[in-house]
Amino acid sequence: MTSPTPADKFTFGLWTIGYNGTDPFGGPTRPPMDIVHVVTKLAELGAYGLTFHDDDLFAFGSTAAQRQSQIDRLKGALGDTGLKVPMVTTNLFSAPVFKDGGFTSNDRDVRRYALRKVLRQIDLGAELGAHTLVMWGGREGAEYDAAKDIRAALSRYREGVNMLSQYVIDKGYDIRFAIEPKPNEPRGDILLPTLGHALAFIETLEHPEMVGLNPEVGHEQMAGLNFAAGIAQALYHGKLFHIDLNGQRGIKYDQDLVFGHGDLHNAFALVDLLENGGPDGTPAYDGPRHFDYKPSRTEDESGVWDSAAANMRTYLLLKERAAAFRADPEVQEALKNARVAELSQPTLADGEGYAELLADRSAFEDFDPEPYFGGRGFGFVRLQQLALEHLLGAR
Ligand code: ASC
Ligand code: MN
Ligand code: MN
Ligand code: MN
Repeated sequence: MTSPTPADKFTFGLWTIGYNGTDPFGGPTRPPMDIVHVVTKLAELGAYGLTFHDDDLFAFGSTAAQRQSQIDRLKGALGDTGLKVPMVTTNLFSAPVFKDGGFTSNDRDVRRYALRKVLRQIDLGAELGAHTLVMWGGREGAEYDAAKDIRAALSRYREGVNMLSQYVIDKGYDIRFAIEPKPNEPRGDILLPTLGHALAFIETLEHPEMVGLNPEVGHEQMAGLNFAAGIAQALYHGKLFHIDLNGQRGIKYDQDLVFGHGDLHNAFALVDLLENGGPDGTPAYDGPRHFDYKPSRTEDESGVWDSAAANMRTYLLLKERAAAFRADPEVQEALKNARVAELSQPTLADGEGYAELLADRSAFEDFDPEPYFGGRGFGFVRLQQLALEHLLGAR
């Protein structure tokens, strides 16, 4: 069960295993990797698919012939291995032209160029059978308050997404958009910094049904937020269109560690939610389990593939542990004692409104809050310890 197969729907960004180790303090520690080699290795490891930014496959500024040659080589490798491309995304952050952003650069020519670059990547995504276009606006932001009119920037963001949605509709593509929030880095402050900001923004769009979220574990944790809880809210809104799995240890730079190598408890809660949080314990999410991590620059190529395999193995181990947690009679008893299911019962009776509630003396006049002092507790700590013991394989 802990050996991945394509049925597990594990996918990797080309920029993840292709990361050459460059960081703000040092250059590459690994040579570039060829696309055919990447696809072949991922298929061998049991992955389902590959995702990429345009610039990951063909360097920024490639000629049309260079671009086509890389696309053809990718297609050949996909055909040979059966690997899929369920998602594509556009690099609007690396090239100097995007130093003040893409959709929201103060420079209008840059904004028009950015939109053209995305349209081109949408066409390629559709050609390769992708159903999701991720928008990570890493450079959409500012360092200085007077330098960016945030309300105008959000209007330009909306204008761009509206136009792109119309393009997908008119072309008849089966593609949806997924916005990926991040609070900061590379900009001092990034627009749509958290899931909540993005959810509110989506409701201002012309086609909100076409736009959802691509939450990344580390990005929410950089804002000090509980990722599993954020995913639950994304599911509540029907907006979990895609997901970026990785690891992060606290509020600091974006670490992009292997999934589970950060907050393991929250990773357990996340896998439990994704795999068992649907109706009657079915999966709550059936899209790709996409890893957006960076193999540390200390690693050689074998370390890169070890880390790729580690992401998948950790996910499957957590899935196994979460199933054991749910099946344990003691856990079921603790859940009952904690009255977790009681929260699904509506607070008001069928057809009841404020008038009936006001007339119900047992709800207030005759209700006695006193026994709650020193009275029966919820046993949440015991439940958490049971989770921890399952996580450790101690039960
Ligand atoms: C993405 C995405 C990110 C960034 C980052 C690039 O498309 O999801 O988090 O780009 O991985 O380094
Ligand atoms: Mn990240
Ligand atoms: Mn990401
Ligand atoms: Mn990333």
